[in-house]
This record gives sequence, C-alpha cells and structure tokens, in this order.
Amino acid sequence: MRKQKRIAAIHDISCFGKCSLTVALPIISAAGIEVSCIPTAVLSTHTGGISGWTYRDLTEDILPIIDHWQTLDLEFDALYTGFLGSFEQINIVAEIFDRLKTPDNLIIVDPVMADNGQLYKIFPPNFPEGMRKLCTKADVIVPNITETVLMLDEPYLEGPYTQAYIEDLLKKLAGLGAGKVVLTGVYFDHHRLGAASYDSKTGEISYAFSDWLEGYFHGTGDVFASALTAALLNDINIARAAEIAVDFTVGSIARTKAAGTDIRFGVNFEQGLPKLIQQLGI
Ligand code: PXL
Repeated sequence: MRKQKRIAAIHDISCFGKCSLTVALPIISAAGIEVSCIPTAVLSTHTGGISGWTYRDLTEDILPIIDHWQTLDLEFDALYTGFLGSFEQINIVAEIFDRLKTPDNLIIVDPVMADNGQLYKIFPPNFPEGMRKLCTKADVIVPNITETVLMLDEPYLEGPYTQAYIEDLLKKLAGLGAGKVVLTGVYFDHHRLGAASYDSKTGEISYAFSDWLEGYFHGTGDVFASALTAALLNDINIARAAEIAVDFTVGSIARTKAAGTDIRFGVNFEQGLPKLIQQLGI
C-alpha cells in the first residue's frame, strides 16, 4: 500500500459557519490524507455577515507547536494555509514554511482576505502586501480575482472578463513565485462561473466552469481550496484538480440552495464527499 500522506493545515477555527479548519479537516481527511492542524485563532463564528463573534488569538501558540513537532521529526507532504488573523501571523506562517519545506512537499496558499472588490473589513490596507510576500514562498496559490488585483496592485474590474485579461492575471500571479496558480471567480459571461489554472512549468492554461448558481454562499472559497488540495495530494494534475474542486463546490452550493439554508451558515459539502472520493479514484 502507498504510504499515507500527511498535511499541516494552518487556519483559524470558526466554531460555527463551516469555513477554514472545520472545512479543511473533513474534506482532506475524507480524501485519505492525514491532517495535522495548527489553529491560528478560535472564533465563535466566521466574520462574514455575522456580528458579535468572539475571537481568541492563538498567535503565541503557533511556533511552540512547530517546535514540538520538530522534536518528533514530523514531515509533511503539504502545508496548506488560508485565513490568517494578522500581519504577525503571516510572518509566522512564512517562518513555518521555511522550517518545514522539503524538496518534495507542496506549499499551498489561499490568500484569504477579500472578495467582490473589497478587502475584508478586519484587515488593514497593507494586508495584501503581506499575503503577496507569503505567496512568493508557495508552490500553489488559490486567490480569487479581488485578492489577485490587490496583490498585484491593479484596479478591481467587474466581469465578465476576457480570456486575455484572465491569462494576463495568471501569468502575473505566477510571477510572484508559485509555479501553479488557480484563479477563482472567473467568468466570460453570466451563465458560467469557475476557475482558471496555470502551470507555469508546462505553460498549460485550463478552465473549469459550471453553470452559474446565483447567490453568495459563505465558506465556498475554503471548500474549493480544500477539495483542490485533496486532489493535488492524490497526484491529480492542477487542471483536473480544479475541475473536481469546481464540481464539489457547485454541488455543495446546489444542495444548500435547495434546502434554503441561511447563506451565512456555510454550504452542505458533507453530502458531496462520497462523490468527491469517487472522483479522486480512492
Ligand atoms: O472563509 C474564510 C474565512 C475564514 N475564517 C474566518 C473568516 C473567513 C471569511 O470571512 O471570517 C474567521
């Protein structure tokens, strides 16, 4: 039997609302990968559209966790990071990358900080600069269009986009340092929405689209990036991994829409796990 892979997921825990670690852990574990986690903060809920949340910062615990892990000689096939609560946490995660990087492992960064043309209110204006620096250390980055233009210091444009614009963004993103880029929130018309991927080694650009489902559903970025990570760790190439992640995310949205759940409460990804496992071929 093939050796089981192990990943370190570095995100907050939003106790309610299905995002960050409460999404990454089940999705990546279901894909047969061992998930170790570093909780960067504990919140009562995520911060998107819900007020009054609690926030326990765990910044001071992060490096001692790594110190202890290193006494056990643990190795990780991937390091996967998303929402980070402060500039200081970005610098700490950069240090973790330096300490745990091996010639073979994958560093996957989802620079969670913005959507719909807006930086999330809890972040200071210089946050994109920190995320840009973190992306220089990654092998794979998974930004949306807003995060992309903030990191590239370009104006935010409303879609539909042209293929030339998207491919220019992909190449500029790869120029930050990551060999593989998956850009989310791509659309060329109002019927289909999806992701574009770029492998700068082969020069291959691919698109993964699905029928457009109206509405903004919280946590879908984390569902997408976790499914993408699960596929990449099962040795699926970036283009197919993006297709699988789009399919999984859209299925999760469709189930949630059909159930009429509050869109702030996260999507029903759980019932899509059997199909995901099938698509991953495990
Ligand atoms: O889904 C990204 C995310 C993760 N964690 C927290 C968030 C958000 C997005 O708003 O608020 C705490």
